[in-house]
Amino acid sequence: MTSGDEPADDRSHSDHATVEPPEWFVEQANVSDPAVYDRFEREWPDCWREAASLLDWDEPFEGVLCGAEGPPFEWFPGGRLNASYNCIDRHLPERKNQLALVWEGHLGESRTYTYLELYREVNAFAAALRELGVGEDDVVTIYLPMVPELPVAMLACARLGVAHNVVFAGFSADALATRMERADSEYLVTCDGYYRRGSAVAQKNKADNARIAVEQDVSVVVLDRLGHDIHLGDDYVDYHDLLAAHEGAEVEPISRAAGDPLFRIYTSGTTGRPKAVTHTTGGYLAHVAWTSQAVLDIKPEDTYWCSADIGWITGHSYIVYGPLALGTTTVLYNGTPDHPEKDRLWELVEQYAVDVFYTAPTAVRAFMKWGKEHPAKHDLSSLRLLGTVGEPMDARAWEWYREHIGGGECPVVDTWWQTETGAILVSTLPGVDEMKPGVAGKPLPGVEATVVDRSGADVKPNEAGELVVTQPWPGMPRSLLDGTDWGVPPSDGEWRYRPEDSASMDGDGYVTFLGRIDDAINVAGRRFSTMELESTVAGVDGVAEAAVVGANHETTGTAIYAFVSPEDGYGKNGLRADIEGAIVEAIGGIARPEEIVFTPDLPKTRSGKVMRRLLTAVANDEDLGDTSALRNPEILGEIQSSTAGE
Ligand code: 6R9
Repeated sequence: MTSGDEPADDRSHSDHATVEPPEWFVEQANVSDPAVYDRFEREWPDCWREAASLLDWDEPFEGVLCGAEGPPFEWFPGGRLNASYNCIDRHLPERKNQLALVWEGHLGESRTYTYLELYREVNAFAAALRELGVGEDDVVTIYLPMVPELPVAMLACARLGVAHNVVFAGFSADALATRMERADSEYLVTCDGYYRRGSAVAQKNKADNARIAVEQDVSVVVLDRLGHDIHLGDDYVDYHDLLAAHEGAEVEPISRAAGDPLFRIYTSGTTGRPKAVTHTTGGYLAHVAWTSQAVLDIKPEDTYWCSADIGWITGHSYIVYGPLALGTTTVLYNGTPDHPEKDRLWELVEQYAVDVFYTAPTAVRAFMKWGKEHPAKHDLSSLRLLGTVGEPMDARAWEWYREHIGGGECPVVDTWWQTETGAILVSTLPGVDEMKPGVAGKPLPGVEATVVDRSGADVKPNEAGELVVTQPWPGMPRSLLDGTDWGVPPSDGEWRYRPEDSASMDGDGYVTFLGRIDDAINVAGRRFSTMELESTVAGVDGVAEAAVVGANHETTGTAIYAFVSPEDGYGKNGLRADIEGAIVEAIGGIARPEEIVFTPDLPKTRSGKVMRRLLTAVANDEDLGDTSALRNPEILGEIQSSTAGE
């Protein structure tokens, strides 16, 4: 193996500053006994009984895991349960009048649902779906923005034991059609339209086009959101008419086997073609409930807010299923963080006295860019814990988040997981572990993961390699359970799952994520981690956000291009010198960027991930290809003209 194949990143991460969780937090934390790690390891896989015991089972499971050596795996064999019952009915005796959902809609529009109100609406809608013909093995596609009817429809499907297939509301008609067709879904729940940044989006037109495009016949339920006189036509039914017709109906929750599908979802489209993932009723629900409790420290009396969209896995797991399984109050926000003003989120945290707030690093970097004066306008003292998910969280953003949102006090959990994993696999436990800003944390108790080189051997501490998960986990999807997909049996025959993320692990077992494995940049035979370059650039004062890609270069093969979005009030020239200086210092002159391109924003998918493929195309002056997954396509023109002008 030549030196060019070796990752260039072998710098020590063990010198990271550590932050102890404050005593007041530990005292009240759901999980605060450090012995949890040893106990889970000793008792694996039985330890996961603790997660399953957070749920009510119609039939107890006979074992925890079948097939520990390799697929097919079966979590909680023999167990039967219903997810809607677990998220609603079982809470009624104790808290029927407690809020289950708090919804904040477009400019001042808001609605709340107690657990009893949620029970009634879910039952009525489940009865309506059944009358429309929805039955076993059907897939109901839900194409709704962040409105309460979205979790209602999901839970109504779960009640009937029917899989839902939520498609992010911002997706195009084509994307919806592909996802419906691949799921062979004959039912669609959508709306006439909705408001985004003050203007109406015509949702039903997109749904109509998708309906025409798919081969199967589709029955459509339309929720009236805009109050326009909607023309319904054949096979379209009005959501409110359906509810009225089934008011007071009660639908017996259908008992499901632990491994039965709860829902389908597609992975976010940062790379390649979207992949369908099916999650299970028992294993998934147990895993999201346990991580909601142990990592997000959610308590029934909390008001909890995850600012993701339910259209992504984060919203499924940590807006709907995890929080509701624990009987807490979960906030749904149908809006953007800077509309009408840049303090919108903090206004809501204050108004609802939010206890736990979970968002994405890209959002934190935006807050940082807008300035600390926005959160400073509000009383955020109700916050107890902050979390992030979706991308590596650099130390500077971590510190800013803790300081300006968390009052310098709240623990911050950087949680690593994927659509495929269903629930969090790597994070600190906020009531147990010290935190290391810029480092995600350890594999959770009960999760076995390590960092390996190309040959599959463990790398040394702090050396970069690929993260592999070496034992099954309850939230694993069907294709991994039955071994039909990406369970990689390597030459030694041991099962492992490859998330395709590069990472390093320090001597304490803490994992630093370095990006997707295909994100490395090879300059003159040396490999640099995209994420390492990016976090160096993002660590420079005045840089709000940065993306780094490799572009073709005559002499070095590849050259580094840095796309930088500056904080307000910073000049390009000073920043350029500071960025170069930081890279030279952190990595060396060989990593000095060929180009530093300043832009007001980076091209992002609708789930907030930077689309590096497009930046690579810009850097190489190539055709941009399909940009339909972008939230802000207009930014590409601006970036192209600034690279051309360099
Ligand atoms: C939940 C979600 C998964 C990919 C994953 C990784 C990146 C997620 C991260 C993180 C570093 C974290 N990712 N959390 N990278 N630190 N805390 O985001 O699912 O949309 O499927 O994306 O996101 O690269 O492989 P999904």
